[in-house]
Amino acid sequence: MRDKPVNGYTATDIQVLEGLEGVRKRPGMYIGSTGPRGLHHLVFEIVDNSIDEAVAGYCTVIEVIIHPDNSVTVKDNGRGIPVDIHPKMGIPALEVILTTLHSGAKFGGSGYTISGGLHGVGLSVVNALSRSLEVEVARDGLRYRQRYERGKAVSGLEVVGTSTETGTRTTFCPDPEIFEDIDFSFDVLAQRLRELSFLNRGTRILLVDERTGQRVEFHHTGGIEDFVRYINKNKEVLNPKPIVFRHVKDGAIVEVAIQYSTGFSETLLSYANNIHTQEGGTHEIGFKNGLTRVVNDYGRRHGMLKEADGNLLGEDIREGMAAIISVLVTDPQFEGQTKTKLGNTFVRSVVESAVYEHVDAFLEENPAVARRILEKAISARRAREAARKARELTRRKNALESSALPGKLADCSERDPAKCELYLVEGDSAGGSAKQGRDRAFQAILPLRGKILNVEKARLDKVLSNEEIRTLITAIGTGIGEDFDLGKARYHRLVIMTDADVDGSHIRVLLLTFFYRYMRPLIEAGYVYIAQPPLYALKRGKEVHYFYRDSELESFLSQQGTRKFAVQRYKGLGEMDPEQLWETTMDPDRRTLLQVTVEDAVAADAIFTSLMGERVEPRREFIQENARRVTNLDI
Ligand code: 0RA
Repeated sequence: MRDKPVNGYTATDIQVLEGLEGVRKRPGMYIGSTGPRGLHHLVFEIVDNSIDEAVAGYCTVIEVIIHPDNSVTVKDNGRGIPVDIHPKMGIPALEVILTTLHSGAKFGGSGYTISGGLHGVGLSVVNALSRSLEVEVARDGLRYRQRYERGKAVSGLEVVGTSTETGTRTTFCPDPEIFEDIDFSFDVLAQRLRELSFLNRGTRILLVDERTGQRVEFHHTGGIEDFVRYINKNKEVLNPKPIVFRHVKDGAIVEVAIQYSTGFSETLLSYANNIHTQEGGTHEIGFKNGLTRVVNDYGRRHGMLKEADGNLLGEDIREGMAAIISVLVTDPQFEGQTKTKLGNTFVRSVVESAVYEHVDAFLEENPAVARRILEKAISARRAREAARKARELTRRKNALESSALPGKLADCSERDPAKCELYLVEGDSAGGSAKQGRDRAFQAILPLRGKILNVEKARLDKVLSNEEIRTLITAIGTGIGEDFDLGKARYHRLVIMTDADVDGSHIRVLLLTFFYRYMRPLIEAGYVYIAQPPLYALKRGKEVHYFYRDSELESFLSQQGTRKFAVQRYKGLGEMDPEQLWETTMDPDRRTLLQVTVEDAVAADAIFTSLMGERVEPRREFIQENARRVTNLDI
């Protein structure tokens, strides 16, 4: 459209409005959804423009303010959106940018524009989806302002004062006709802004929530080096100084930071033009190839891998590794289901050879760290092979003893798995109450002893040799890991029922981590639940009230005045008799179950990892935070 000669303002205006009407008719096409994701995307869209200014070297501070009415201001000290008359459109450039689809990219192509895929759809999309939007620009000594409603200008571009600075301030209110809910989440905004501050070293990003008075500032002069340190902050690290490099080749800029911890999980975060490439892509593949090759070559050259040994696998080498890969390319190709997979093929070899070269130099210069990394990878390989042998052993054993169910399991009589529930109950005494209180037609009970958590300092694969866990695997029936088969699940509901104390949450975290690592499809299928036993009972004569949260008890008591109730605080499931357990926690008509999502399991996995570390501090923090996490699962 911009390339065609346009006769005057009116013709342009009509085309423009048709374009933005399209955005309002099909918002999903432009911002993915009209739910919370799409809503927050509006803010990120504007922030991306400010980040472009930072990348180009003109902007140092970005401020995001959530106002009490859920309008949002994004302010930066960049060059300011140009206000001169656009030669082809005959209207101010600012108005073109705010009312023309796909005009988000900067004119003249100032190098790396950050956006691609669903991202970078431009300020005009935000404008179209806002009930009101006001832009203020400081440029060339003047301050300019223009207002819009639902994408249409309701004022001209006015000069409203003078200014010695430059920058852009945009305030918009999402249109309630478009969005299901216009409530912004501080945490969602904070998470992405923190990430952007790591990826764009030195940029100061402030987030202010006027609804609550909360405010944070993100400012990381160390860039992605600070990012890996942040990821490992609760862990004991193998290389206190991360391996960091920046490499420019064939028009691509590659930045990498790597830091190893004594933990066992792998955290690999990759970005292309500041977009989190959740589905990976060529930069991730290049990184993995380069790292696997260089560590194996180093190990051979220094005699740590013997000639008879096979090569270490990538997964062995990445155990306990946190790494950030950030690439900037001029023409990013985003592929995949969610357009978060980088497709540019040349990036693979650029990253692979850069990783090889820089990590090689690091290992040669730091032989002590190199030795620790190699030893860790070698022991990861040993563990992997041991786990495989253990799996094969159980597979053979299962074939022999076929379908012998564990003695501790009190099974139900129903045979249709879709109707069956398995309660995983902490402790033999609560297990006993549950057995008596249950509906044996469809509810099975498996008591678990608390001791299963005494593996904190071991790898999760040690958990597999634990008898309680093996019993659990047999009871569920699906097998684990590569042998997992959802179709063999003997129950479509697995309900974790533990005490509301620290031991209870330990067991819950362990079970969720175990399901997440070895039986993930079970979580994805929505089969895993957490029971909600009451925290208090209030009794007076025959009258009993149960309370599941402190706040419920408080509000009940405040309404009851001085009438006397006996308060019982349940410290454990064992304090309830079978009848009570049924009424409050197991009866499908009266209980509440929390369904576990993959996100919950990821959180549990992260907690488990920090629990296993050698350092005491994070464990203490974990235990203190734990009460809160339990309620956080309730989303
Ligand atoms: C187009 C061209 C230039 C800057 C911008 C847009 C710009 C947009 C936004 C949105 C929020 N903050 C922004 N800051 C800048 C280049 C301006 C020039 O060449 O002077």
